[in-house]
Amino acid sequence: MRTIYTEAHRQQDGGHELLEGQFVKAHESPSRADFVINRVREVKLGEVLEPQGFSLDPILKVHDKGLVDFLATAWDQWAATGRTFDALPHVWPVPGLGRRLSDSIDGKLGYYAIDAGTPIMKGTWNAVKASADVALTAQKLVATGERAAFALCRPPGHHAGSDFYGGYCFLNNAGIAAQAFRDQGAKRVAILDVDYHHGNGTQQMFFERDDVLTISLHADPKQEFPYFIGYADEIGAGAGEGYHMNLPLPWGTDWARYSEALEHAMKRIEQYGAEALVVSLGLDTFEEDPISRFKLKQGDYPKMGERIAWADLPTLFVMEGGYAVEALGVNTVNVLLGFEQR
Ligand code: Q9C
Ligand code: ZN
Repeated sequence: MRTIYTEAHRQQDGGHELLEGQFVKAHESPSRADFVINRVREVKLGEVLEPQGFSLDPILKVHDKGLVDFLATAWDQWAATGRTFDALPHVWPVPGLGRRLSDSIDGKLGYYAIDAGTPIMKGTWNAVKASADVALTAQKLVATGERAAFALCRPPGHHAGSDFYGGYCFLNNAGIAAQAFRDQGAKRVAILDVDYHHGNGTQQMFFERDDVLTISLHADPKQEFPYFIGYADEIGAGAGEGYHMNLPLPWGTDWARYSEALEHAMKRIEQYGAEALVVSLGLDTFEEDPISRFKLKQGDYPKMGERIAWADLPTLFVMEGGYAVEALGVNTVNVLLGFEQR
């Protein structure tokens, strides 16, 4: 399969993130994409193409203009205060505090962000926009007849919702691509999220819709980020009731347990009658991931790809998380090779 990739991702290069009360070196780093693209080339997965430049229209179909305008201008507002270090929020509008949009950049950061782990710097918007273009370019390949394509997106997207960003994510690349399939005529689209973390942004974006089925397999929010959402009883609302599925799994989950949940998810996707499948492909389920606690092994990833291929759907893989960087290339490409084996 073909891979869409651009060097523009390098412009997102955060120094530090606030992780469990400490400032640590950012886990979501440019080296992640380097390991993946190197592996893609090493195994000759297929051609590697540059993304096209799209307008903001496909982004604005699923994101509020307020968020998009904020992301595009946040660094300039921050830098105008004289600060030369990365922009992070430090106060949030919990219920009871109010949620007025302040003129202050610090107020705006807290308004739109869900955490203090997602730094904004000078190049953030360029990288974020390019990442969405990567997803849209790969989507176009699949929509025009390719069996599958790999969008090597960075930064990732599944924690970003219609009007918020965080969890290393700014725009929801998978959600933007799913919407593009709909706008190009697909009646039903499914998003399968296999990142270790709950795909809260994707859930929020499509929660009241029945035209995009969303399913997330993830660490139980009772134990893991994003803590406030991702529980099994969240099944969609209104027209979307029954069209969202959360499959929370405990710390320590290995392939035996994971594959049962994946089977359940794939059966639902097959029954739904999707015309296209978008996979939010996070590899932080790996046993050596530094911020995660599942126990999947290198050899489990081809099996994951193979099971996804059985659905026999036009499939777009969109890169999400995975922080065991030296193994990230092998693990990611293992899923894609497993898929192609079918
Ligand atoms: N122990 C993605 O994988 N910090 N984002 C969690 C909890 C945020 C991960 C800390 C992790 C976000 C795309
Ligand atoms: Zn993740």
